[in-house]
Amino acid sequence: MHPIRFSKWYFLFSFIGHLYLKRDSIETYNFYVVYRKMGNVTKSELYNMSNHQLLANLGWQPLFQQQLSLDEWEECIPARIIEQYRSEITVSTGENTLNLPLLPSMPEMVVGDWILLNKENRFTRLLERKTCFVRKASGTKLKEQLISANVDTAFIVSSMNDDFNLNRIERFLALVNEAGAEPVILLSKSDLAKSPQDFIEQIQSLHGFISVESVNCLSKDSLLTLQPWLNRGSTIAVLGSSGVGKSTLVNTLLGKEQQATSGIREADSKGRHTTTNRSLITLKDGGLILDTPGMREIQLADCKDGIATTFKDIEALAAQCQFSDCQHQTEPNCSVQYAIETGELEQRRLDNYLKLLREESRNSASLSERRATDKAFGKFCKRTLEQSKRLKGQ
Ligand SMILES: Nc1nc2c(ncn2[C@@H]2O[C@H](COP(=O)(O)OP(=O)(O)OP(=O)(O)O)[C@@H](O)[C@H]2O)c(=O)[nH]1
Ligand SMILES: [Mg+2]
Ligand SMILES: [Zn+2]
Repeated sequence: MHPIRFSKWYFLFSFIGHLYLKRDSIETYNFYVVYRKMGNVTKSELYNMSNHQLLANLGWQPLFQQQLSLDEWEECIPARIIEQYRSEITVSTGENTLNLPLLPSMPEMVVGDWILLNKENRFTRLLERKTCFVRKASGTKLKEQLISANVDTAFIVSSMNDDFNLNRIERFLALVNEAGAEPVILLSKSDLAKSPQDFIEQIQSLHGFISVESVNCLSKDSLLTLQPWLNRGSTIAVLGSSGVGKSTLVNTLLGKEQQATSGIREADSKGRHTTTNRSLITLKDGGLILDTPGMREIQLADCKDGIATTFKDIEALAAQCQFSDCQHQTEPNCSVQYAIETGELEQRRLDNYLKLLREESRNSASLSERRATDKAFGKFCKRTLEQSKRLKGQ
């Protein structure tokens, strides 16, 4: 086609397309231009194409799409939970953002979850998750607490100061590995650390290949190393104790002070629990980042695989112990103890591994006991209700 004629048609169809659809989304408009050039796509297909692009930017993946029936694909609107409060959630459809009240009839949901809305924007159902971070609720509560859902990568942030703690990092690694997300250790406050390399080496001394980056959360240039994880549509959760710089990192990536931050306590380098709710924020250059409140306590439950992945080295050694139920303490021919003696394995790492295993099995046992009690109580209520209905009917 002649270049001048092409641009005339292009302009004309683009203009008609804009009037015809009367949609303000630029993506829809652009798709319409493509559509006119392709010539045989229907308006509804066209809308789906554009909407699909917006959803993809919001983290929509084939795994979620596959869960929709044809009817649901026609009738329902997928939406992602981007913020969560005590009695309501904020969801985004890619085009719109809306608040929904949390009702007792709804399943337990968390930021990052995908849900379906009907045409009246009412909750229809929760889609199955790709990944989910869970911990036992803090304190004495016998309950699992969801931290976030459908996360691809977790930035485990730890500052290079007195608050740095390998045991805590291993705890986070177990949680992230259990969920099947990719962990990346971010060592923050590189501008204040005397010797960042020492901290990096401590992480590298943990088993296997672990991605580790030393960053200054206040500097955009320093965060350029994170680009490989910030792809369009990928979801990154920022986890770590209070005061390590999670919200500062989010603000620097965003290029504005959206999340509140505050200084740490001088005496012990601990934070002030500034962030109190979780929010999933779309970055301009791609990726969605989830700021989370600093976690005081990450009690592991239902996390056996996550611990096994995090401590693969110890599990491999344990497989060579003489006794299959070896506790790696004083048993003869214990490969784990042998590795400690030769310096191949650090005593701290073994102690943490055993501690996490004990904690995990204690928490998982009490949670499953609680589930069984709840189930029995549920059955009892159902039976009583049925009996009283029967009596009334007589
Ligand atoms: N110098 C320096 N200061 C930092 C860095 N990262 C964070 N800070 C400072 O550390 C303090 C705590 O940062 P926040 O971003 O509020 O920490 P947070 O992890 O979000 O804390 P919570 O919301 O309480 O969980 C703030 O004063 C930040 O300015 C860094 O890399 N370098
Ligand atoms: Mg914060
Ligand atoms: Zn052993």
